[in-house]
Amino acid sequence: MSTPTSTFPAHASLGDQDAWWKSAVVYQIYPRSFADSNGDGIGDLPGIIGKLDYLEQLGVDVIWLSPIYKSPQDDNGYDISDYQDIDPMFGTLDDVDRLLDEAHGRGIRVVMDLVVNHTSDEHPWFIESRSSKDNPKRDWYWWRPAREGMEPGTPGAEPTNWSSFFSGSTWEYDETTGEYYLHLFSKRQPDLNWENPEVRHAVYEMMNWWLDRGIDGFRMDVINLISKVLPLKDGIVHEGEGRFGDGFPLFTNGPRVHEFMQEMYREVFEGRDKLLNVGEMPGVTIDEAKLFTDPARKELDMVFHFEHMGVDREWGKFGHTKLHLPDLKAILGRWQEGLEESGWNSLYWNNHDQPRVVSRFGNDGEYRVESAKMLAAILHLQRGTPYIYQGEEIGMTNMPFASFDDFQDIEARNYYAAVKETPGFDPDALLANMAKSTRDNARTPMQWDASEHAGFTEGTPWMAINPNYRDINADAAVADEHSVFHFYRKLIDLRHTLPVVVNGDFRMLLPEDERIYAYTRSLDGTTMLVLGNFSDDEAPVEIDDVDAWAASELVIGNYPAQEPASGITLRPWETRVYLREGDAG
Ligand code: ISL
Ligand code: CA
Repeated sequence: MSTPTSTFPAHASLGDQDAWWKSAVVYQIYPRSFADSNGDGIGDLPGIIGKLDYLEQLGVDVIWLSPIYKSPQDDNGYDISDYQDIDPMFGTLDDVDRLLDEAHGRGIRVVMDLVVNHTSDEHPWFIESRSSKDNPKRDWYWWRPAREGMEPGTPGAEPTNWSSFFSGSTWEYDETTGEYYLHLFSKRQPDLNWENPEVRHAVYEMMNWWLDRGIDGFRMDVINLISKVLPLKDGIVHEGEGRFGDGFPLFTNGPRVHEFMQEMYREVFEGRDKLLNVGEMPGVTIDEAKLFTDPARKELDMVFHFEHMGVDREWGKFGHTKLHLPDLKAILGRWQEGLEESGWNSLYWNNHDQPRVVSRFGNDGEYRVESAKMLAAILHLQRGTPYIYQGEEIGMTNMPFASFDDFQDIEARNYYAAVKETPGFDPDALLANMAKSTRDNARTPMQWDASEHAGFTEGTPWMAINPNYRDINADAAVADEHSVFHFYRKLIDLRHTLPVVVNGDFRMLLPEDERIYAYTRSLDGTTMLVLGNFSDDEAPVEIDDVDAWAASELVIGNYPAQEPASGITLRPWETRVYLREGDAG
């Protein structure tokens, strides 16, 4: 293993080098769908290495890899059976070392996914734990007897009434010892018991091993679920929601979570510098996020919250509704304001669990290119660290799923299996909802070029490729200077060069406007105005001082520039970013 001493771009004018990630942009790779090097239809590490030039051209500072560890792939690698080895499907540890060398040599850091709320049921720790009640690792997981007075293994005998993220109970009965184990996700993802110090120290040791190998930080999967409220008990049963109760408050942001994060910091991060650690946190509030990300508390650099991902969700797991723009602005504006004094935001529209943003909040038909660019500008110029999910930078869209058989993801499959026999089940309605909301939308293979299988593989892709790849692909985007790709490249460049993008104060304008997203960023007498039209129609921007803004410097936009006129009217899905010296905004 030989990571050369690498020089990362300093973005020196932008200040605080310990917090280098404030001027950085992260690119998330979902390895199985990124690039296949050996024709087995599944993306892999050599495939990623082959695309580093592309990522360097885009200009990103960091790549985050979704899990590549050894795994039975029940949840596509979020079920890990060996934290210190690579799944043969993705490559070898040597490939990781090569990736680190090659990425570092291009000034790109590498962040790994850390999935330690749970392991795979094939992890040796769990195999031992389930083997007998007096096994030394018994207490590494959550084992409980059946509910008092109930026959073990019968419906309703589960130790608590919680429902799993992936449908059904969070408890699986295990005949070997006649007890149940806890799994917040699939039954093949048993939860680790973080109350046990041996568990925590085994995790810290593994993390240190990876950092010593040369990685640059962690994206921590559901890390705010590791501390559970004790004793484990039933959640409140809401009317009309069947036999399951709401366990969420009993396992989210639990009582010891900050203690555990601070311990992890001391045991793993203290004394190392310049890492990026981001915690994925369903249900995290702004007040909690402030605690997690206040540098003085020594926990994390930033968190992923999900509030804005709930903005268009309704009834039931896959239900959704049309975006009401003021709601989105209210949520993101609150997060901007909430973390302005201490702490830091991460900014994202997409990841491997979300439908494609251009299909979700944009117009993926007539205005695909315009709306993809507008969404990018609105996100990237906020205060925080932006994350790009593979394919977002070329405006990849949702997949036209046409039948339940098209879904690969465990969340969708389990849900369908759980509801299809229930009275009144409406398959057409569910299919329509799932097609729009399923995580599979993010997981169709990356579209590299117009050749067969989109240049993703020379074999049969593990998942069908979006048929629009002949028009929407990286080759075409790189070749076209007006593409979504080159717009992202410019936005990344703005973050690297304009201090106001990194450090400017945020102010939301027009919170009630149903079409226009508008905000300013200000720093040391420079003010930047960011505008986006979330509609198919022309829309006037009704802000103070609009004529002065119309006459100021246009930093970036997604339509040919117009002669300055009185007022600003945005064309469909238009974005414009203006810069002014002086105390505007
Ligand atoms: O994906 C979701 C909704 O569609 C979320 O509920 C998601 O399951 C949750 O945000 C946690 O996600 C993370 O942990 C899961 C894994 O399946 C996801 O891919 C991962 O991002 C369990 O490890
Ligand atoms: Ca492969």
